[in-house]
Amino acid sequence: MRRGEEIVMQKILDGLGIGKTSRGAAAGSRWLECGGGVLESVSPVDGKVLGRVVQASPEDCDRVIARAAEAFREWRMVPAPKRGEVVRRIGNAFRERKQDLGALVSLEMGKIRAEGEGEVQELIDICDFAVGQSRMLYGFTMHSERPGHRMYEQYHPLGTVGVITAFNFPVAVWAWNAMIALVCGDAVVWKPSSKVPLCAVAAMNIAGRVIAESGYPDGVLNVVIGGGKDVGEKMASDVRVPLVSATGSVPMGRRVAELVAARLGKPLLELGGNNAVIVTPGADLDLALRAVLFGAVGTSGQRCTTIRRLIVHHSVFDRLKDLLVSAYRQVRIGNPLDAATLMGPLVDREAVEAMQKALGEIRAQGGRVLYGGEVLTGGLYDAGTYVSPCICEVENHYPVVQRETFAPILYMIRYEDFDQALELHNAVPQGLTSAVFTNDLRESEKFLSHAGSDCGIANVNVSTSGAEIGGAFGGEKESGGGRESGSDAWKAYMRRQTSTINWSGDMPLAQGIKFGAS
Ligand code: UN1
Repeated sequence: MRRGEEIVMQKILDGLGIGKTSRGAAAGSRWLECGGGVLESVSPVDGKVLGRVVQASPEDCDRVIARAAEAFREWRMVPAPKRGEVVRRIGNAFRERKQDLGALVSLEMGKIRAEGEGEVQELIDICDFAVGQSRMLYGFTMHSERPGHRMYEQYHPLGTVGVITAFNFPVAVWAWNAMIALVCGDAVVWKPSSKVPLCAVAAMNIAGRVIAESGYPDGVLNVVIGGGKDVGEKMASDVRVPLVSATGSVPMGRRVAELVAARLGKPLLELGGNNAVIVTPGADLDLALRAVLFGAVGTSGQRCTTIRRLIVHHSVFDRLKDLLVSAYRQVRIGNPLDAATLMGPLVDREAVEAMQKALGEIRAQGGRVLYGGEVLTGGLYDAGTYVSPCICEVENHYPVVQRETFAPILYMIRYEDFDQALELHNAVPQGLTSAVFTNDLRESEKFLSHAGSDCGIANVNVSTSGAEIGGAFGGEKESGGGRESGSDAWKAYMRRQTSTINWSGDMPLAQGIKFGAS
C-alpha cells in the first residue's frame, strides 16, 4: 500500500478503537484480560500485520459464558420492544461507522470496498428488521376441544446463543444472529473466525458502547476470540448455551452438530453451498451474464452463495462462454480499497493453494480450463493472495465438482433438455441456493416446484449470491438445514410453549376420557 493510503487506514483503525494489541474477549464494552496465545491479523491485501489479539483460553470462554447466563436473567425480563429499542440504537451506531467498518472488512478480509460497505449495510438492515420483529413475536391461539378452556402458544427467551461465524462475512452473519437473538431476549456469545479478529473487535466496540449506555448488563452481548478447539468446541459442548448457530465448512458444521447433539442442544447450521444456475435456450443472456459475473467473481468466489456451477443449454453454451470470457478479461484485480477494483485477493495463501490444488484435480479428472486460474505476481500481487478468476468446462460428476472449493472457479456444464438440467442441478451433496435464467413460464415454475431445485433458496432471473435479509437464509442437505436472518427465522432463537387455561368450574379431559370422578 502507498504511504498516503497507510495513513488513512491507520486513522480508520484508530477511529474503530483498534490498537496494536487487542484483548480477545469482551462483555459489552468491557474487554477482559485473556490468557490464550497471540493471534496475528494479516491483511491479504499486502501481507502486512494489521494488529494482534491476545486470544481467549477455554477458561476465559467459560467466564464469558457464565456472565452471559447471568445477564440473560435480567435481559429476558426487559419487554421485547424495549430490547428492540437497544437494537435500534446499535443499528444507528453502525450507520455512523459504515464507511470505516466497511474499509476494515476490505482490509482484513479482502473483499472490495463496495462489498465491504454492502456487508455493513446488511448488518444495519438486520438491525432494522429486528426492531420491527421485537413487536411481532407472535404465537398462534387455538380453539380448545374442552368447554371453558383456552389454548395458545407463546415464545419465551431461550438463553445464551452461541454464534460461530466464518471469515467471508466478518460482521453481517454475526448480526443476522445476534440482533434477532437480542430482541428475542437472549444473550449472545460470538466466536468470530480467527482470520478476521479485528472486524470483531471493531464491531464489539461499536455495539458494546450502546449496550453500556443502555444501562443493561454488559454480558448480554459478548465476543470470544480464540481457536476452534479452545472456544468453538467449548461453546458447542456447554449446556449453558442452548442454541449454537454456526456458519462455515461442512466438516466444521459436522463437528459442531456432533457436540451440540451429544448434549441435546440445538444446532443451527449454515454450511457450504455448491450453487448452480441453469441457463435455458430462451434466457436473456445479457441478464444472465451480469448475474453470473457478480455471483461467480464477487467476493473473489468466497461467498457460500457464490455461483459454482453454470448448467447451460448446448444451443447457447458457446455464446455465453464467449461473453463470459470477454467479461472476465475486463475484471480489474487488485487492491480492494481502490474504487476501480472489481476483485480483491483471496483471504490468504492457503486459499490460493486450495484453488491451485482444485485446478490440478479438474485437469486430472478430464476438465478444461477455458480462462484464468493463474496466481498473479509483481508489485502488490507478490502478497501471494491474488489470482485471476477462472472458468472451466467440466462434467457434473467429477469429484472436484461435487465439493465446494472456496475460490473463484466457475464450472460450465452442458445440458440437452430441461429435465436433465434439473437432475444435474440436484446431483450434488449440497443444497444452499440456486437459480434459473429463463423467460419460459413452464421452465421457471418447474424449477420452483417440488420436482425442481432442492435448495433452501431458488431464484428466477436473479443471481444466487446477494440475498436480501428479509427472507429466511439457509440450505438443505449438507448445507445444514438451518434458517437465519429474515422471515420467521426468529423462532429458532426462542423457546416455544403451549399453554392451556381452564376457566370453567369443571375438569373435562381431552380425547373424551372419563377418569374416576371427572
Ligand atoms: C455467506 O456467504 O455466508 O446472499 C452469506 C449473500 C449474502 C450472505 C452470504 N447476503 O450472498
